[in-house]
Order: sequence, then C-alpha cells, then structure tokens
Amino acid sequence: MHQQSLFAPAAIQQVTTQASAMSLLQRHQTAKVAMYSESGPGPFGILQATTTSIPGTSNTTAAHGALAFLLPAMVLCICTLSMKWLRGSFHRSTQQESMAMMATSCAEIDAKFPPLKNDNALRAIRGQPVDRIPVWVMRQAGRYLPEYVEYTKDKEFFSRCQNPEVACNLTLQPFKRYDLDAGIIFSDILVIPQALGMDVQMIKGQGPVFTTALRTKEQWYEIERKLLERVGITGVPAEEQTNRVVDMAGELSEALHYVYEAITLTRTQLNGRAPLIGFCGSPWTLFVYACEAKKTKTYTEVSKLIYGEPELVHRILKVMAHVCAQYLIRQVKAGAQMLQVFDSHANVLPPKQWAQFSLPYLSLIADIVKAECPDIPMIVLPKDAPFALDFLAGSPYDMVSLDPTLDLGRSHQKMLAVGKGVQGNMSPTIMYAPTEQVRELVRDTLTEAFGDGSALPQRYIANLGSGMNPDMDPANLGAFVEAIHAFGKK
Ligand code: 1CP
Repeated sequence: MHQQSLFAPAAIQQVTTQASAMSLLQRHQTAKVAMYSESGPGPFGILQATTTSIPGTSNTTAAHGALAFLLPAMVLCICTLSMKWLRGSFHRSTQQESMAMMATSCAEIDAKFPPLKNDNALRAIRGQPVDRIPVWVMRQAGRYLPEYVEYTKDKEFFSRCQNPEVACNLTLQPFKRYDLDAGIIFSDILVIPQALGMDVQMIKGQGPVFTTALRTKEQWYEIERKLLERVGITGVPAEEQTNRVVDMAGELSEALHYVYEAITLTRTQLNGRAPLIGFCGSPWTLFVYACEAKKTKTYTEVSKLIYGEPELVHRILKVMAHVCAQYLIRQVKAGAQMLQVFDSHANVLPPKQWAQFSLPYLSLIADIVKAECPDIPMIVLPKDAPFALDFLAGSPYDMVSLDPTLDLGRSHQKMLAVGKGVQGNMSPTIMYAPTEQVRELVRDTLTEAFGDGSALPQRYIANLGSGMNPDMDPANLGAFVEAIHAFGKK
C-alpha cells in the first residue's frame, strides 16, 4: 500500500508557520486565515496584501519587533473580517450568535424517536468504547442490490429522492440483508443545486447532467435574484444580493422538505436498529458539477474559473456553504443522528487551491451546524485527496473519511493525536475478490492497522474508500460486514 507521508507538504508548513503567530485563535480559524492569504483579488485581497508579508524575512530588528507586536493583532483583525465575509453580513453574525444560544441538543431530538439499540457508530465518533468495529458503506442502497433494481425500475432517479416513502424503503433495503451499524438516507448531493433553481437530470450511462452550465457572473446574479424573489425580496442591487441570499439560506433550504420528511420517516422505521446519517455535497464539489455540467476528465471550465475569476467562485461557494449548513441543520432536526459532507471532487484541486476553494467552506458548514447542534457528529470525505488529512486535523469535523491511498494505521494514529477519528478506507476493488478472500483481506487490513484485535480501535468506523459499484456481488458485502464485526472476537 502507498505510504502517505506524515510530514506536511510545503503549503501546509507555510500554514503552520503563520498559524503559530495566532495562538489566540482556534486552530481551524488560523488555518483559514493562512489559506485565504493567496486567494488573489476579491474578498480576501486584503489578506493577500497583509499575510504575504508574514514569513519574517525583514532585515531590521526594529521591523521584527514591530511585526512581532502588530502581527497577532493584525491577523486577529483580518481573521475576524474574513470570517464576517464568509458568514455573511454583520447582521447575520448577530443572528447566528443568538441561534447558538438556542442550540438544539441531540437528546432533545432523540426523545421523539425509538431508542437507539446499536449506537456503536456514534460511540466511535465520540471516542467512547465500542462492542464491535462499526461499519457501513457508501452507496449501500444502490444498483448492486437486485431488490433496488426491481423497486426502482419504473421510478426516475430524482423522483425517488423526492418521495419520502420511496427514499425510506431504499434506505432500509440493505438492512434486510446486512447487520449494518449505520444507514445513510437515500438522496443525492445534487438536490442542493436543484433547490437553488438549477436543472439537473440523472441520465443513464452519463450520470448527472446540468441543462445549463454555471460559468458566468450574469448567470449567478440571475440565480441569486430568483432565489430572493422566491422569498419575496426584490429590487436588491446585484452587489448586495449574496449577503441577502445568505441571510435567507434557512428559508431557502425549506425547498428540500422532502428530504427532511424522508429522514423522519426512515428514522422511525429503523426503530433504533442503527443511527441514520444525513449528508450533503461540499460547496466545491457541487460547484464543479454545476460548472462542468456533465462528466469531464479534464475539469477545464472549473479550472479556468478558479484561476480567472476567483471572486465569482468564492461568491458562489459562500452561498452554497450557507445553504448546505442550513440543509444539514434541518436534517438533524428531522432525525439525522450523524452527518457526512462529501467533497467528492477534492481531487480536482492541488493542495494549495483546495485549501482556498474547499476547506474554508467545509469548515464554515461545520461551524454553522455545530453552533446550532453542538453535539452532532460530523464526518468529512475529501475524496482521493490524501493531502487533505493534514488540513482537516485542525478543522471542526470529528472524523475524516480516508481514501484507500492513505495508510489506515498511521492516519488513525495521527488523527487520534488531535482528538479525531477516521473512517474507511478499504479499496472497493476487494469487493471483486472471491467471497472467502474478502474476509481475509478485511482481517489482514485491520490487523496491519490496529494489531491483533485484543483492543478494538477507538474512533474508527470501517467503510470502503468509495461507494459500492453496480457490478459488485451482494454476498461480498455480507462477508465484508461480518469480517469487520468478527475482528477482535475470539
Ligand atoms: O439509479 C441509481 O442507482 C444511480 C446511482 C446513484 C445512487 C444509488 C446515484 C447517481 N446516486 C445515488 C444515491 C446516493 N448518492 C446516495 C445514497 C445512497 C447510499 O449511499 O446508500 C448518496 C450518499 C449519494 C451521494 C453522491 N451522489 C455523491 C457522493 C458520494 C460519492 O460517490 O463520491 C456523488 C458524487 C453523487 C453524484 C452522483 N449521483 C449519482 C451518480 C451517477 C453521481 C455521479 C458520480 C460521479 O460523478 O462519479
């Protein structure tokens, strides 16, 4: 297996150097400041002008002294300003502060549902002891199951997501076969662009296709204008639209009521068998889909925009992040017991650009969600972007879902050291092995990562590094789940 370096690449070391001057701030906030420092013109232009002078290359002692005195204050000030920009208007910050005071605990929501009989996945995220290694897999509801194919043959993809009863049945299907430790609500990450007014179709053999690619400022202004119109606000100058949309993100996310209904129904019908996972796509990933409009190998259009029009991209990402956060909060209130944010297109960006265009928005989502629902466990999946682990060690997420290129044992140790956990990361290709060999492969991977199983690993959830494929044998998922559960049992 490829050995991922435990040493941070240069971009991360730069972040760390700058962060050391900011001990007054939380780690993830410091990381954000450093990340913004090279985001070019736009909302973070001021950060660029200031933080690029940080590294301490000045020749005179006087300058050093002044810098040492001024730097923390300057950075604190800049950080506050940039956070204000990300969070929306000053008015919005005040609104969020009062929201935090009315925070909803998971216990309040739990009281409305059947008691949870298997809480191993939640215990793992919280760092509590588990009875067995918890396991679930991505796309556990999907086309590899004959009953899924049969049940969905006359139902268009998004109509399945929009019908709470159908979404509930699909979520529960894999539980009839497997002893899973979590279920993920049947939906799709692309329901958010749809809720923002974009037309997305799921085309057989092609995947998601957007009727109109989102590539210009004018298109985005029009989307914002229509969103505001939907909530009864008209006549706002284009430059002020973004903050107004951010202010209305909660109301706008009500368009996804069918997901919340599906969650409430599914959690009730799961009857405490395992926790239910709510999810969304990361703003970056959603933007890639909207901008490219259809499958691409080159990511030409989105790359042109991040380098050519970073301000526009940040503007779009900011709105998406606020809508994602409000969407997740509503999923929790509807009954979701843990959350996962899929940054499925993390691999499109080099580390430095990922730190500018994805990480701040991932962090913003978790900050907003946790201000409202402080004890909700949150997992983030930076797909095929092993470098992201170092950045996420300082983020508000509780657990990082690893891709198969990362060394499981070392990544686990690294995250344990910062009070976080890991999920994953077995290669989905093991599902193509003969069934007996699947068991061996699981056993070997777990032994290599965690020893002989005399003590079960803390803060670990087993999963594949990415989702089940339609041509995988359902029997092999059964063997996978059983082998995970057998680990450490004599
Ligand atoms: O008809 C079908 O079965 C189509 C396959 C399928 C399924 C089962 C799609 C199309 N979406 C889903 C449901 C889905 N999507 C779930 C719930 C089911 C479960 O996991 O048990 C979840 C969590 C998703 C999330 C999702 N959708 C992601 C993130 C996960 C990942 O794979 O990175 C992404 C990228 C999508 C977009 C998407 N949905 C579907 C396709 C074909 C795609 C494009 C994938 C790509 O670009 O490679």
